[in-house]
Amino acid sequence: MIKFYYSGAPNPMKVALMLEECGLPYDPIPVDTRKGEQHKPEYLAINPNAKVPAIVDGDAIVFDSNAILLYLAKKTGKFLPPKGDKPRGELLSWLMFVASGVGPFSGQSVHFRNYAPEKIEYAINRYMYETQRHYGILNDRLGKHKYMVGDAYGIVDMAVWGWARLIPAALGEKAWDKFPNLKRLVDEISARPAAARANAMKDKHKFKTEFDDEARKAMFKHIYEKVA
Ligand SMILES: N[C@@H](CCC(=O)N[C@@H](CS)C(=O)NCC(=O)O)C(=O)O
Repeated sequence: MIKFYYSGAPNPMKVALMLEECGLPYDPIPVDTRKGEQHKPEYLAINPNAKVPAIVDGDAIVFDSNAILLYLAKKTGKFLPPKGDKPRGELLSWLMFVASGVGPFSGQSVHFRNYAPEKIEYAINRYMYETQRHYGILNDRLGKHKYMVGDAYGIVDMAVWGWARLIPAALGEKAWDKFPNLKRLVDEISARPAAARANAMKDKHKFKTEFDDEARKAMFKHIYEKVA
């Protein structure tokens, strides 16, 4: 059975959604990042990057959420566009766009808005600007297409859902008004039974909620280690 190392954060939740959509049996193993469990040697042997999610499937170890989505899609033959260079090009481009742009910029926007010990206007504006720009690109795409790639719901939509559900945390409460097409997709996915099952799976485990010194030491190591 697939072992799924997770928390309730955006990147693991994309994978929880895909596992539920595929109906694959899996063993969910919570990694409480606010308690520092991502740094335990046994977890680092699975994901040397000390982040969730990761999966272990027999002798295959896969980390990084979008790599896992692609792995599971190839394994099951589900939620992929039809064969052909054109759809494959679109799939890879949009999957990497979410992995290298939407996720990191959203994460930094949430960080500088909500968690950084100082309010740095330059950093907040830079990351909010880039996050908004990325969501604008997704919104335009979804103005022309029902789903991100091809005519059917697939892994890029799941990758988008993981982050876009949390747009207000990255861009403020009113931000949804700017992205009606994206909101349509997020609402449609959130209403799917697999999304409800993924959320219920996450809610079964009591992850630490306080953001205290233990959490800061586990997740914001840069506060304690000067590089420059
Ligand atoms: N590129 C990785 C990023 C994973 C990532 O940043 N995970 C976050 C949760 S969304 C995490 O584990 N944070 C804990 C930490 O930074 O210590 C992916 O897509 O899986």
